[in-house]
Amino acid sequence: MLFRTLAVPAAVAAASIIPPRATCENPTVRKEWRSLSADERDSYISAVHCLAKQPSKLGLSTTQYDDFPFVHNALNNDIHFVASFLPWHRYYVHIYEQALKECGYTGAAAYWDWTLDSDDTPKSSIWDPVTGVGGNGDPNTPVTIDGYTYKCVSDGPFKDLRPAYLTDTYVPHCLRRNFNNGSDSIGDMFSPRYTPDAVAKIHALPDYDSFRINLENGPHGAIHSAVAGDLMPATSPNDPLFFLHHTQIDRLWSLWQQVDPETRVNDFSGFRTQNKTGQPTPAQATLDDIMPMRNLAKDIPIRDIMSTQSDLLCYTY
Ligand SMILES: [Cu+2]
Repeated sequence: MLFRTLAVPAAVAAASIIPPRATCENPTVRKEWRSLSADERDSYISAVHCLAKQPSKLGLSTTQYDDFPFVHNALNNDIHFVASFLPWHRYYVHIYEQALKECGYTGAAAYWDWTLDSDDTPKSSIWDPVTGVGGNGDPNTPVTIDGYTYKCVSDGPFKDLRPAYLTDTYVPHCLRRNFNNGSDSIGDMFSPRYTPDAVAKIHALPDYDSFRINLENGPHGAIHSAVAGDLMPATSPNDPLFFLHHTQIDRLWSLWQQVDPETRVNDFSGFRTQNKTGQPTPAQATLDDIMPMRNLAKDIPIRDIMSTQSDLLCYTY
């Protein structure tokens, strides 16, 4: 009987075996942190704490949470101030999003749109202890590491995290933030570099290389420097805010690609390696360059990450 049921005409059988065209039909929508529901936020936060309890997937003695800053630190000079800055971090955020999902998170990666806060960043609701990510480091709970004094985050959902690494050295410590404007004062937290106008100017740039350089050196760097503490060094993924920040960077790249998707989904150029003084002209990056992931995930070519609406990624903003 079973054979009879399956005895369909050859043409029909063939059609049912061929999978539908490889496309992303229902992309997930990544949202701004403050437009997540309370349940979505709780789910995200629980998953972050879950990662901090899972064993390392890299064979380290630390947790899966620490795998991310560990790898980012190890690759620091290969993935910043080079063409692959945007694709590498797009893949990295995706890997983190997958890890959160394995830890029970039911939503998509979320972003912090700092342009919304640039009129008064230090007072932004993103720092709210309940609806945000907690605030600045607390001057009343200083901690000394290697002779330097740091301020620990003492409120919000991430205050009890104990990131394990500074560079590749095991130094468990509190989550640190040290808001500033490039001096000892908090000031405007470099907000002129990420106002809606400043970002619109970058969005208007016509080619990938200028877009990447201005986005990386402008708003991207400004936020890392302004929040400081753990968000500043090569282990900056120690602060969960890193991923909200880099999802926003990815969003801006995606919005830029959407202006002319057919061209810009293949627009990729610039130096492959950092342009150190005295070197001959460094090699130009190509779409076939492989992104190193140090076993955090499979190494794949840049070409595979250029579109957010592929089978691999399948998301939109
Ligand atoms: Cu980075």
